[in-house]
Amino acid sequence: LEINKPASTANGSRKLDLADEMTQLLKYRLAAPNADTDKLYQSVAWSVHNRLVDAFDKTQEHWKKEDPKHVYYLSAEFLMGRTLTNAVHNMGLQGEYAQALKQFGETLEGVHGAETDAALGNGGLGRLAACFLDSMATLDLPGWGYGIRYRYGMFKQAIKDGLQVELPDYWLDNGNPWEIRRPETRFKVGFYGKLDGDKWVPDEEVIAEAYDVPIPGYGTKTCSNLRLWDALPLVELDLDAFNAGQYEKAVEQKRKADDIAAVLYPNDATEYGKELRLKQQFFFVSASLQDTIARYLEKHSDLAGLPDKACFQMNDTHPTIAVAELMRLLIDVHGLPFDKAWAITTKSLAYTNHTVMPEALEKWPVAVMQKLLPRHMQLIEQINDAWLASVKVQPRDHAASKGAKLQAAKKAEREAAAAAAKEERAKAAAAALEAATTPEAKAAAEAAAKQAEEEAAAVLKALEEEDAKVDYVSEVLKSYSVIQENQWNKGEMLVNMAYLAVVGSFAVNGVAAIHSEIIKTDIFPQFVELTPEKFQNKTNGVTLRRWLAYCNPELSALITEALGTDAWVKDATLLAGLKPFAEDAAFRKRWRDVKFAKKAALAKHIKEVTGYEVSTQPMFDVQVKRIHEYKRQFMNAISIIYRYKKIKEMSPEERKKVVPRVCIFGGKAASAYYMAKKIVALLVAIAAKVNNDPEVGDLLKVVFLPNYNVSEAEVIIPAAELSQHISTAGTEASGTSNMKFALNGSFIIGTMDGANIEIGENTGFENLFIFGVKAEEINRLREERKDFKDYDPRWTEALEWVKAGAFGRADYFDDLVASVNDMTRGNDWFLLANDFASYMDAQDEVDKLYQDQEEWTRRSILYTAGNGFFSSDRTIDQYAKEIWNVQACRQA
Ligand code: 26Y
Repeated sequence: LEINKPASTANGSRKLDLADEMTQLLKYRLAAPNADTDKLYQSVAWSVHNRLVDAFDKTQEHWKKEDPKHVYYLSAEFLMGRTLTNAVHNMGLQGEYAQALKQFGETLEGVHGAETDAALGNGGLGRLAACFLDSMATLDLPGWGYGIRYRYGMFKQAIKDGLQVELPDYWLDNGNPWEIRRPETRFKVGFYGKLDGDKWVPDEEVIAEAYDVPIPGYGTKTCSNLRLWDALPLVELDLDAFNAGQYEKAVEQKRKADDIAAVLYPNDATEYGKELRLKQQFFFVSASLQDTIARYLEKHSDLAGLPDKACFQMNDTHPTIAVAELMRLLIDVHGLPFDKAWAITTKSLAYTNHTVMPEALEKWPVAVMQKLLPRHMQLIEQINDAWLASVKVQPRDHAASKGAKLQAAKKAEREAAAAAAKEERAKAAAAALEAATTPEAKAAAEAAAKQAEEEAAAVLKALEEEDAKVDYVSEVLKSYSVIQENQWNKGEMLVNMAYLAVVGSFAVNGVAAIHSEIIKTDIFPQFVELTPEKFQNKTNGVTLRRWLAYCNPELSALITEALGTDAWVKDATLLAGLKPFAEDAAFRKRWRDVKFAKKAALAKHIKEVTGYEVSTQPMFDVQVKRIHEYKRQFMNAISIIYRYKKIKEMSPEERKKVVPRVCIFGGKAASAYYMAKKIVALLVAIAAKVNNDPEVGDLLKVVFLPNYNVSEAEVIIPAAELSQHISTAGTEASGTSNMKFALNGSFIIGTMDGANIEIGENTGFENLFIFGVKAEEINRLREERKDFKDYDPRWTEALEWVKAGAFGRADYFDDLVASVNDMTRGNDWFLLANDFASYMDAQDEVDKLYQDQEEWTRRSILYTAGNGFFSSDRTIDQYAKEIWNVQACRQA
């Protein structure tokens, strides 16, 4: 069978082939001749697997022959979701498989749900990696993903007694048809041990074994690869130990290896300081680098040419131990001198930053690094020394002149303070003198003034003496050092992984325009001074295949019909052609009908999962994303509480004017994130109260959909009419669901943050509901604010209601409420109270517009038409041209 044959060319024998193949698979592989939906899914999946392997082999063969430069996307997370629908459609085999399944009385949609969702990631960063793989393959770019084959992915979230509970994700239990085990591709990875001079003797070693996950491009023969590593012991069973009755010791190696690839750390943004996490990072980075070097050496002998054939993109700091590991491999294994190795390393590595939250910027204690990876710690020290030496001799004598400037600034600051103080004193002295009525009092006032003068001079002198001791050049150098003192725990030294990444990379990028500016001004300003050209922006994107074409086939069909082509699936700029249709009333009606159908599907899902019955008439208002204080689900919750309270207080006449809403939430809280768990509980409690209040009826419903993941998103996003992206300005690096919602015609209510800004530019800001303070005002506001009395009374009213126990668990919610309402117990770091009034105003605007369904639909169309820019094809094309220097390599 060949891939990419349009369905229309399928002939009878091809149909039979697939059905026959499925029958064989059912009989022999699955041993389940009487197939239920689950087994049918398995048989289709294994059949598609065969097609994928064909395409994979041809592509990899072709790339091997042509030997183009490859990009390797190193990522601790790949949030792939389900594969079947995506693979079948990408390969253009939907017609054939629909026919084949028909013979078993099934449909592709029918078996779709039987697949488990592959959740080897936390959230945005992991899903971005998955979208990027799809685009790389679609653009025929030679490139692989590299990561870890976690045995347990992201935990399953359930709600028990109103609280989040975490259950393990046994995603491999039914086998995985989407991977190919490669027992012949194995590398050793070492840990711990000691240094004998430069020579590292690890005292723990494991085997990394490859699993390949074929990644089919859309509308191309190209099928790329995601290579995931499993960890195996060198010796599974120590028979000697076993025979001696030491059963624990007999399997000790296996247990240690098992731990490495066991679980994905379910935290985004906190709790990275675990040694096992560093072990995981090193494990997959080492295996991936060994693997690529081995492949390079099959064709080339001089490693100096590696940067012409390989670029490693580091997805956040998680794989940045690659800087030291590539150095180690080049020096210790391949015998290169330090300088040559450094030249190769810094031409091969690039780094993407995904967050400015300080708690998510990894810093490993030197002691941990030293213990787990002594040779790497030694290399990091050498790298740092060489780096700081180079900073010292930068053109224009950078450190010295910056030091002198710093010193002069300090001096000016001191003198200005002294002058101001002097003036104060002079005023006070004059006042005292004037007030003095007796000669004694006058003399006393004069003496006091003189003494104050002398004391001030002494203070200034002491400051100057202190200052003379400061070595400003070394202060400047400290700001560049990869190894720094822990500011919260003096004496402890830390390796700043983001700095290591910047020093070791030839390109550093942020993920949306505003974010890329913030990393330049706030996170790496000193590095920008030296190498401004290193710093770039690559605004994120999402694959239109999964996030429009396949999750919303109804809207896709309408778009294709309007544009007269389905070429937009591969060239998203064509979506702009929809703009004129916004003015066409008949088209608008059909657009609304599609939205309605998707709302009905979601309503059905809500009923199945939560038991809540929601009408499809109200506005579907959605906030789905990881639960985090900076994302401000709590602010949304408080606005809903206020809305609810007002509805209850209204007369029947007033209630008629309310614009009904179904408010839908989804998202996981990291298991140890105290406040986030309370936010989940509050959302669940609001739902329970509001949905059972007969006074409110369909005017307001609230739903918390448990276990938000890729598959849930595929049902939720197409049904949304309004979606919320309301992070405190300057905190959300980009956001990517905002793009998915926009492409599916959902309005955005949001702050001037992350990619919201660029979505505004593309859609027209008049079509978004923007509110809240700007990023540049945040610091000032945080400093200025004194208490909560001055804020919107609606904020206090709703919070007081929670405090009074209107939603139960008053004690449990106490800390949450205090975190945004009490200067002594929390300080509302993310400025919810501050933004609340303008948020409520924006919500009023939403309600107003929703009442004009023609205008609402017109603008909804403009969202889809305007946001083709956010296709990950565009993003990847920019990476390929502006960072990777990788060209398409397509089979004829
Ligand atoms: C260090 C460890 C605890 C850690 C683990 C996961 C730190 C961070 C993360 C995940 C970060 C993440 O998902 N960041 C998101 O990346 C998206 C893709 O660029 C952005 O759209 C989103 O704004 C950002 O929060």
